Amino acid sequence: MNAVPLQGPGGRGPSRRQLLAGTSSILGAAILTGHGPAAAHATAALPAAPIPDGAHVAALVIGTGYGGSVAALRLARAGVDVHMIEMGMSWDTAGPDGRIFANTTRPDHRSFWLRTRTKQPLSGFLGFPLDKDVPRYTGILDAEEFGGITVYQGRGVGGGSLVNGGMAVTPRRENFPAVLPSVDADEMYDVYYPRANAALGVGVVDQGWWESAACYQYARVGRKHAERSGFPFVMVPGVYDWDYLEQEAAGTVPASALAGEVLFGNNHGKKSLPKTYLARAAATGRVFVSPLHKVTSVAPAGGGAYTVVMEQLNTGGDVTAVKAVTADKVFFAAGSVGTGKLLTRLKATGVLPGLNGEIGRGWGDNGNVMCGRANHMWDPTGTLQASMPTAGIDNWRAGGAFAEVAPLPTGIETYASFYLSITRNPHRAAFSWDAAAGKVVLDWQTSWKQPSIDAARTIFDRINAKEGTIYRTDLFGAYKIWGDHLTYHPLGGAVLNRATDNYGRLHGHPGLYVIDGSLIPGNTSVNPFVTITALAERNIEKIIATDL
Ligand code: FAE
Repeated sequence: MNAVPLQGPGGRGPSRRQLLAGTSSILGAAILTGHGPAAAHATAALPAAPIPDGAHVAALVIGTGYGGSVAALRLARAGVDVHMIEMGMSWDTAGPDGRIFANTTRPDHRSFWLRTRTKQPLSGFLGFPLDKDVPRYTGILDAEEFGGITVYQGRGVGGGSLVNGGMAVTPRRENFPAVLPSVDADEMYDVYYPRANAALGVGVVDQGWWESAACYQYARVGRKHAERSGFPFVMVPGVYDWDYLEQEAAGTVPASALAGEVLFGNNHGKKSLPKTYLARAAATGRVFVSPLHKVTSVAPAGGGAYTVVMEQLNTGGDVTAVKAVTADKVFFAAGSVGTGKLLTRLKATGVLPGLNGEIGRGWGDNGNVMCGRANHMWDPTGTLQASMPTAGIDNWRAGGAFAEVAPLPTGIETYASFYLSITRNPHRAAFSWDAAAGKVVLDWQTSWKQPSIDAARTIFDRINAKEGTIYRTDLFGAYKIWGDHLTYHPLGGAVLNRATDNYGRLHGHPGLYVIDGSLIPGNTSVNPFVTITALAERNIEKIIATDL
C-alpha cells in the first residue's frame, strides 16, 4: 500500500527518509527545508496605522494574505517602505467572551463578512438547518455569492490564513507543469517551495502520537477505508503547532483545534500569517497596515506613480472616509476574487487602459467538491475531532482527485466520514463588468462541477461498494449528496504569463504587479497556499532584483 510508512507505537514519527520514500514530493519540499515550526514563532504585531489621505508611499500592497505578506516582507528586507491596505479587521482584540475568534459551532457577529444570516458551507445536519441570524459586522469569513458558485474567503489581516485548515501541501512534481506551465519546476522545487515551507512553519504531526490520538480517529477510519479499497493514502503537512495540539489533548493548554476552531479563526495553535510572514515584516520596522480600508481604484498618476483610492469602513461596513494616496509601486494581492474583480473593473471602465484581454480570465475553483459518507455503527469517527486535517486520499494519477479527510467537529458521534476533494476540472470562468448592474460578475456554471463529482466518485463509489456504506444526503440540502455549490480555493483571474509577464508584472502599466492566487490558472492539484506562497517568493525576488 502507498500510505506513509508508519512508526511503531511510542515512536517520534517517521524518519525523513521514510517520509520521502512514502510520499514523494507531496511532503518532500516541507521536509527537505531543514527548517520547521521554530522558524515560525516571531511575535511582533504588524502596526495598524490608518494611512493619511494624500500620503505618498514607495510600495503599496493591496491585501494581507499569502501573496501580500511575502511581498511586504521581502520588499521591506530590501529596504523599501511598504504600506498594506486590508479591507478586513486586524483581529488582535478579544471580544466580550475573552476570545478573539468565535467557535465554529457557535457563529456570532465575528463569523461572517457583512451578513445578517450565516451561510455555512454545510447547510444542514441530520435534517436540522445550520444557518442562523447574526448582527451585520465585518466578520472573518466571506461567503461571496456569484451566479453559479459561492466563494469562501478570509477577511482580515492575514487573509485566508485566518480561516483555513492549515493543510500545507506541495504538489507532486509530476503535476507541476499543468499547475504553472511557464515556471521552471527545478527552481520551484529546489528553492522556492523549500523557502515558502520554511517561512510558513510547515511541519508534520508526530505519527506515533497520531496513531493513538482520539482526535484523529476520524482520519484513521478514513485511512482504513481508503486502503481497503486500494487507494494511496498520504499524511499531509500543516501549519498548526503540532506540539501545542498534543498539549491540548493532554489538557495542559487552552483548546483550539480540539475545540473545533477553524472556519472563524483559531485562538491558539495555528501559525497563521500574523505569526509568521507578517510578524517578520513588522520586525523590519518598514511595514504598516491599514485595516478596514478597501481599495476601489488604482490609476496612473504621472511620473510613473499611481493614485490609489480607498474607502475606510467601520465594523458595520459603512464608508467613513474616502482617501487617495500615491504609490510608486502597487502590488495586487487581494486574492483571486479581489484582484480579478478589481482589475476587470479598472480595465473595463478605462482607468487602466493598458491592461490586456487576459484580465479576468482563467478562473477556476481548484476542482473543489465535498461529500460525506455514512459509516456502520462499528466504525465510529469519534466525538472529539481535531479541526486541522492531516491526511488525504491521493487518486490524482488514476482518477483526477485528491481527497482531504476532513473533520466534522460537532462534539457528537456522527458515524460520518467527510471529505473535501480537489479534482481535475477543465472548466475555467471569466470575470466581466456588468455596466448596468455596476458590478463585476463571474460566468461560472453550477453544472461545471460535474467533472469534479465524477472524479470524486472514482474514490467514494468504490469505497462505498467495498464497505457496504452510502453517501450522506443531509449535509448540503435535502437529499443532496454533493457539496458542489462552493469553493474554498479560488484561483486565477490575472494569470501568470498571460495577463502579466512571467513574474507578475501587469502588461501595459509598469510598476503594477499581481502577486496572489489570481496568477495561478485555476488548479494546483492539491490545497493551494504553499504554491501561492512559493510563486510569490519567486516573483518578488526577480522584481526586487530588476525593478527596484
Ligand atoms: P487571500 O489569502 O485571500 O488574501 C487576500 C486579502 O485581500 C484578504 O485579506 C482580503 O480581505 C483582502 N482584500 C480583498 N480585496 C481587497 C480590497 N479591494 N482592498 C483591500 N483588501 C482587499 O489571497 N488552502 C490551503 O492550501 N490549505 C488549506 O487547508 C486551506 N483551507 C481553506 C479553508 C477555508 C475555509 C478557506 C476559505 C480557504 C482555504 N484554503 C486553504 C485556501 C487558502 O486560504 C487561499 O488559497 C489563500 O488564502 C489565497 O491566498 P491569496 O494571497 O491569494
